[in-house]
Amino acid sequence: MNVKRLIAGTAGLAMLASFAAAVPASADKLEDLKAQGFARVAIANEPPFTAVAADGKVSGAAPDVAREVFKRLGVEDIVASISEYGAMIPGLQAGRHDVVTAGLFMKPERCAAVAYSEPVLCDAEALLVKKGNPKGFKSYQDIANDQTATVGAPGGGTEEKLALDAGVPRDRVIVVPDGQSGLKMVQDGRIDAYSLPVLSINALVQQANDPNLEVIAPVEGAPVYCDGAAFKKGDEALRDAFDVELAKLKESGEFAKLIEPYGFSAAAAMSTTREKLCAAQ
Ligand code: 6CS
Repeated sequence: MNVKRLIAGTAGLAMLASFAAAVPASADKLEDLKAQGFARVAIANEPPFTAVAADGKVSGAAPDVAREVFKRLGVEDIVASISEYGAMIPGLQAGRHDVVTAGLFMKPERCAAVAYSEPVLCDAEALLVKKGNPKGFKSYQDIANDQTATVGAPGGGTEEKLALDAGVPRDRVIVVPDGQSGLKMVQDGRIDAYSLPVLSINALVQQANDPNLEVIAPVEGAPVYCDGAAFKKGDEALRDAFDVELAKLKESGEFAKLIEPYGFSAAAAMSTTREKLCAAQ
């Protein structure tokens, strides 16, 4: 899918959206998507989970898996829109997206709000800090224990909640809109740490090529999370159809070929289940 159609075609998108809106919603969401010709996916543009290139092309492990699964279901393409993590589930519930394919990690409270597929992308958490880790952070607890320390994280994201749950006061957990902003805020000393999953932080550091940065990974005490494609409650039939094709991709080795070039482990996703990941910890 080329996001040029998405970016350049605001009008085009309105036309597509109106067409999508024109397609009568039926009990069979998959038939609706086939008629629509595409699935509207929410992404964050956080490589390697999701990425939008300068030319508008959407890639990243989550959209690549979703594109392949939907193609096998007879849905030709995906059309992506960028969303903050905290807005993805409300957007899905409001019908702005057909599915979230963004590395939205499975956690009990999210599992209660959406219909997740089986696991797709797993990762631990990381902290981006100045070289030498001057405040000696190893965990979110360490940040909480340092009365002056601040940590940046995506709004409504997992790292924000982990920091708050570890006792970092609200005014020391800074909502950061995207990876580049988080990187710059650490470089400029405006935050003491920026937290994202390990592969996302590594991608930022690799691109920045700044010797004055250091990655603390994994964050001690933080779980390894896995995402799934997140469907609206009520679209379980579509979710189940997605799972059938996802299982075939896993079985055939094609799943590994899709995600491992991005640094993800197919074995990690195949070693767990939605049931285990959604169970209250
Ligand atoms: O699921 C989440 O909330 C987290 N997932 C990713 C891929 N990045 C940050 C976000 O907080």
